[in-house]
Amino acid sequence: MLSFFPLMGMAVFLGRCHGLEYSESLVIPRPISGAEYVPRDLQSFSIEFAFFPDYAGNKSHPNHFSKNLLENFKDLTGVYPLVRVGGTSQDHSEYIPGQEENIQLIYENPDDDQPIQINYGPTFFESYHTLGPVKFLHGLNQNQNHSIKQLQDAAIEACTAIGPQLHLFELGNEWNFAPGSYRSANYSLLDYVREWNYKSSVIKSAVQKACPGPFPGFMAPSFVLLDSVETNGWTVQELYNLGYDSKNLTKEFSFHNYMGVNLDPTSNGADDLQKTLMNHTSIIENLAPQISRSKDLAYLDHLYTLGEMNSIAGQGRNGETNVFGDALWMVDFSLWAAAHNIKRLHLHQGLNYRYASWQPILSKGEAIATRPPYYGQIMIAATLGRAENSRVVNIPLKEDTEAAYGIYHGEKLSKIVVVNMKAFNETTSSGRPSRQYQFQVPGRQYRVKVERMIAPGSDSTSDVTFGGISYDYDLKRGKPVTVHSKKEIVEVRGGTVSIDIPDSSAALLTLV
Ligand SMILES: *[C@@H]1O[C@H](CO)[C@@H](O)[C@H](O)[C@H]1NC(C)=O
Ligand SMILES: *[C@@H]1O[C@H](CO)[C@@H](O)[C@H](O)[C@H]1NC(C)=O
Ligand SMILES: *[C@@H]1O[C@H](CO)[C@@H](O)[C@H](O)[C@H]1NC(C)=O
Ligand SMILES: *[C@@H]1O[C@H](CO)[C@@H](O)[C@H](O)[C@H]1NC(C)=O
Ligand SMILES: *[C@@H]1O[C@H](CO)[C@@H](O)[C@H](O)[C@H]1NC(C)=O
Ligand SMILES: CC(=O)N[C@H]1CO[C@H](CO)[C@@H](O)[C@@H]1O
Repeated sequence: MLSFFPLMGMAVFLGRCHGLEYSESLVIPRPISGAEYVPRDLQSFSIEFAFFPDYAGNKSHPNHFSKNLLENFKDLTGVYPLVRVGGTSQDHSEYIPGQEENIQLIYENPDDDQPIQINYGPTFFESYHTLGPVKFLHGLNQNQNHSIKQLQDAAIEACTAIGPQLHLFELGNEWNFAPGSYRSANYSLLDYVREWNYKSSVIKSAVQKACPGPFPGFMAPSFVLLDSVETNGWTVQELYNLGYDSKNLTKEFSFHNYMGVNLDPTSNGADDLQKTLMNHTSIIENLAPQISRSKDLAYLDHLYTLGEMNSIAGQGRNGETNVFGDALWMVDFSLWAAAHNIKRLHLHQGLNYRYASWQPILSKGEAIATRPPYYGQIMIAATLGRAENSRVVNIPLKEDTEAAYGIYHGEKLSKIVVVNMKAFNETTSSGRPSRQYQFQVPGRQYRVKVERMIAPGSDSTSDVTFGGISYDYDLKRGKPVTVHSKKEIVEVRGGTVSIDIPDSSAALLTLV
């Protein structure tokens, strides 16, 4: 066996001393019937409306760093991620045709995560032309209720200014919170259905006049229906029973998803990291309602996406969502979603957000940087690669702290992903334990290429690599830079491949 670790010569040795092994080699299941191909843009983005200019820049000051980070996905998969521009701030934003500045942000308290009022003018839309040929889902404000003309103007400006890069519209964000916030406490689901149906048809007529060609349609309903949040008893079954979207303007379902809610942004999330994020069981439990909803709604024949999602709601929590453990969560979460026909994951981003994949500009003392979650997304992009016939199957393991998946191209097993989510702190002075896995590999397969996602620990906020590559801002403004150049290849022996995975790391095995 020709196996070596580019970072940790020790790990092989320690793996044999203290590491755990499965006594039998694991059989990789075949794709289940009904498993659909995984789109290559599974890893997509959602950018908070208020902070889109910070991420994208504008005509005179394009943000090259963000552009590079998005291009890395194109280089791995052959397609760009889709970018939704929206979020809570979308329902607090007013389009002002005469405004010269691209955007004005009005804060209640300067330390707040989000402004309470956003005014944007025509030059806001320059930001849609700085990132390359990316397609956008553009958020319109449903809350604004004093002038239907303002909604029409905003939609017309969006379709003319974004042009062919406009994938879909979205009208309103998380309106299951509307009773008692955007509307009076007695605002009912039926009121919502009537308002959305009316406003969406107004948008459609305005856009069809101004922008000839087929109407792009909507992503909807953008509800966040989680056990952990108050949903006012609104259910999606009732929504459609009441005649929601009677004109069938929706093209893609969007439901929002978070693993939990951060009620105290100043608390340190280290203790919750293992319990909530680096936990395969918690991921399965979290996604179960989305998966069953996607089956219940299949009759409507729209793509099922998580149109806004990330690890912990409330912009994340330091020590939990800004560390490498979040990247390990990302890999397990994404592959479990992909294995269950969820078509896109729009990872939500905002300036200074504690779960952001990158910080696009210097702000509040936080330097421009690629953050650990980005590496989890990149590992998924590398796992899917350029194949258009990928299917993902879960390989059942015993512990909460581990996960493995097989990736098929058509009927052929082509890759294996293993995630060891046992916490290992970067300051731990004793050796890093590892766990050995053996997988049965069908056919006449001889060699397996290994690309590891690793960092000094699950609590690390920097020094992450995937396949020996860093995407740090400081190296080449987010372009890939090889920092560990040793290639790792393992040989298949007797139809079995054997691999050591250090705690708090993941590996992509490609059958070559
Ligand atoms: C473009 O961005 C720069 C830098 O953020 C800013 O100074 C300028 O005002 C922006 N241009 C417009 C038209 O808003
Ligand atoms: C809902 O509440 C508003 C005031 O908050 C009131 O004006 C309205 O009449 C109420 N509507 C119903 C149907 O009770
Ligand atoms: C609604 O539109 C979708 C395409 O977005 C289509 O597949 C579906 O058949 C339509 N449903 C009805 C009832 O027309
Ligand atoms: C993982 O999550 C499950 C389900 O929430 C929980 O029962 C279990 O205790 C968690 N495991 C760890 C190690 O915290
Ligand atoms: C890592 O450090 C955190 C506190 O920073 C602690 O709660 C946790 O138990 C440590 N984990 C390990 C595996 O040492
Ligand atoms: C001008 C405007 O958009 N008015 C709408 C405000 O909201 C109600 C529903 O609560 C609609 O019926 C109005 O058309």
